[in-house]
Amino acid sequence: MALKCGVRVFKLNTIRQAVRLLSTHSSPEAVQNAKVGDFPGARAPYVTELKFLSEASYDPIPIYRVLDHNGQVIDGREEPNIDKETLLNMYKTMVQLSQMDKIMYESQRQGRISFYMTNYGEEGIHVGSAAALSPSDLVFAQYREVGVLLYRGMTVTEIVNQCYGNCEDPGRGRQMPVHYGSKQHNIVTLSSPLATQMPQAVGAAYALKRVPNNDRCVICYFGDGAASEGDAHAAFNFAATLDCPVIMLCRNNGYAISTPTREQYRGDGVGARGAPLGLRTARVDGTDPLAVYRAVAAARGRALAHNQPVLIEAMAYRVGHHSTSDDSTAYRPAEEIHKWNSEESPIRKFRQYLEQKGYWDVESDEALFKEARNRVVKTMQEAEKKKLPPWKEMLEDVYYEMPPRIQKQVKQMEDHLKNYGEHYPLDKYQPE
Ligand SMILES: Cc1ncc(C[n+]2csc(CCOP(=O)(O)OP(=O)(O)O)c2C)c(N)n1
Repeated sequence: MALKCGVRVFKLNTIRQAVRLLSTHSSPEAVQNAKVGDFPGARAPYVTELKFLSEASYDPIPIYRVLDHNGQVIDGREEPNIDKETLLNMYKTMVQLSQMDKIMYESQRQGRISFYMTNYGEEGIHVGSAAALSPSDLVFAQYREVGVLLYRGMTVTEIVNQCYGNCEDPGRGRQMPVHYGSKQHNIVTLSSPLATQMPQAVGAAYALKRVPNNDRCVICYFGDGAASEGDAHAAFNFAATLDCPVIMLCRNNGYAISTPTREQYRGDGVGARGAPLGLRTARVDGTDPLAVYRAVAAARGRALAHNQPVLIEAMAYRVGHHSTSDDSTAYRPAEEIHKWNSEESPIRKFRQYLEQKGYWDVESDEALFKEARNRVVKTMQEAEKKKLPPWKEMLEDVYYEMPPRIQKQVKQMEDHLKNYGEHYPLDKYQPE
């Protein structure tokens, strides 16, 4: 269907679109008779009726899903063609993640590590997206995406070593727990100032685009809270205007610590910012790993075939507290948490899906949970026994050559430890 408007013909796919265009902007007669304004900043029909658009001028972006609340495929044509091994790997990663979260969270409570963040309720976003990517695609994460790291092949041992900051932590204990990264697995080390990873990811995608025969895209994970930072807008805009092969994946879990989304933004969520800026945009049910998989696989195809940036808003719920520094019952009702943890549990839904396919059963499930738990406990005990990196390393690796003022600090610390070393647990550190 085409709508003639002055000299311009608007191509409209559906009657609904036509009706919306007319009702949003002006009466049909006004549009029919309008001439087109051709400004450098916009090309659009002139009208003689002033109308301010509001969030109600647009329909909400629909939430794409494949599975229903009971893990049943709703429309068989939408079920992705994923082999059994991959499906089981996705499920096992989700379970491993949930068990790691449980034990590491408790370990912080026992004073064994300083900080931790759980991923409960968002496991489906992690494995659904990770399974749809190539291992060579570059990952820029926020912090609540550990399932992506596990799926990529980072081991529980590597993750636990980072949280313990021991001598096997690649960051050598200089960062807080949960600041993971892996060159081997193409995961850029996380940094906690919110949204810093967003323009960086777009820049990396732009660099990849310039590589001849590029076959890698970038995926950038961020929360709804990070999307409230100015850097998010800069990232979206550069991604669109520079045609970058990047997937911007928003985990909209309803909260930025204690600030609920209703206080963070007006309008139709984070997804509503995509299309107007020039990003292909879709909204999916983030508690459904298959929906996330399909969206990311399609986005990857677009990114690589056409250097088309894509925004995916994955809707979920942050079931756990924001971090070990938070008590979420202070700002949200316990019933709300319970509802999302039971009715919309991604792990339960995905297990039911696998059971219906005949790929999984109760006995295997019990064994898997036990094995996943034991792996974390054993790894944690080993991590605790490992020495901490030599203390001097905390002052190294920032400058290629250590500047005199830092050399002075090293000397002061050496002298201090010579005199007062018995007051420090120096036996816990590796010798220099
Ligand atoms: C620039 C900046 N401002 C504030 C903070 C403190 N902070 C850490 S996490 C967080 C909430 C982020 O929420 P969201 O992006 O939705 O991710 P979620 O924790 O819900 O997964 C805030 C405000 C920060 N780290 N960086």
